[in-house]
Amino acid sequence: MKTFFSEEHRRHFPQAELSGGEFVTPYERPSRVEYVLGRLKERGLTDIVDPGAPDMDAIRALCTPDYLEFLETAWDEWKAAGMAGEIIAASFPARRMQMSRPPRNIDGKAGYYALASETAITGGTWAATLSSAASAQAAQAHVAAGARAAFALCRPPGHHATADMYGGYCFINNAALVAEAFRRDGAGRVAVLDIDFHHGNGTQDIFYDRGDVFFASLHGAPEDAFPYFLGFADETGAGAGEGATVNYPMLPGTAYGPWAKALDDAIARIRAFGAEALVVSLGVDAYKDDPISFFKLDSPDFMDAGRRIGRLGLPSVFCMEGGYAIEAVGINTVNVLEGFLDA
Ligand code: 6XA
Ligand code: ZN
Repeated sequence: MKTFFSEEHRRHFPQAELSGGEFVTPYERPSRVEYVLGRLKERGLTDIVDPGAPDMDAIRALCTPDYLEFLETAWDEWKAAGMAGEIIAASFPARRMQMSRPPRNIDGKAGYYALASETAITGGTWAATLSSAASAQAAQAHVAAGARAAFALCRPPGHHATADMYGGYCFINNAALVAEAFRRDGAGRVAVLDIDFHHGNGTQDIFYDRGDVFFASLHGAPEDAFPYFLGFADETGAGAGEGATVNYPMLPGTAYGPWAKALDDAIARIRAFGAEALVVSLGVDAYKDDPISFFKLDSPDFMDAGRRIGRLGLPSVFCMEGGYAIEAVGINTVNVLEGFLDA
């Protein structure tokens, strides 16, 4: 399996994340991918290629024009306004406030386009975000050209990003780019399977009313876990998309047994849906020692999960999402890929 990866990811490395009322070094940091690359090489998965430039037309088709302009210009505006630190959103449109009037002021704009405040924007964020999207797009093109599967080692991740919001370390929804590209390349129906510990609110939002893209997510229950405000079991899609969203919220302490049962159910639904291509939002923060999550999966479980996914027999693109137990991120991620290849 080929890996698509860009060194440009390094350009996104905020110094601070607001966590537990403190500024900490962001959990989502460049070294995460070093562990994945190291493990890929250890296991002989050495076909690692640079994706080249992103397909901007596809990115423009996914995101709103004003949101993309914000991402591209935010840092310059922030500096021009005389702000000393990194861009951290602090004011949000909340209940009964205006939801559709982006402010002129850059501090206000950040709050308008953010869904949470842990995710800082810096001078290199836009370039890194585009390189991450490019990896996803190149992986999809490789599979559309006939490969069975490809791994997009995306950083920053994507599954929390909507067409017009960033947060949860995400700016552009890489998995959604892949799903849309499969559709454009002729797949009638596509499935996105999100096994990251956190609900893929962005992906769900993008496809919620679509009958052609199925979305399934296994995640910490919203009552207990970020992003808190989406990912309930009774969210099943709308309009033409009714029945094409399925959520498996699970409680603190959930171990592999019940998690795998949810996975099997999601896989059965993807099969019944008639998907012709699969996108996997591959987060490994369901791991037992992840510092910001609460499931209890162990490293061999990730290989078993990969095997179950592989048995679907679909052309598949894996997009890297979360996972913060630094040393284990490489092992767990590559375990999913090896399980898949072994299915
Ligand atoms: C913010 C937690 C963000 C989690 C991001 C993540 N307190 N998403 O891993 O998959
Ligand atoms: Zn996550």
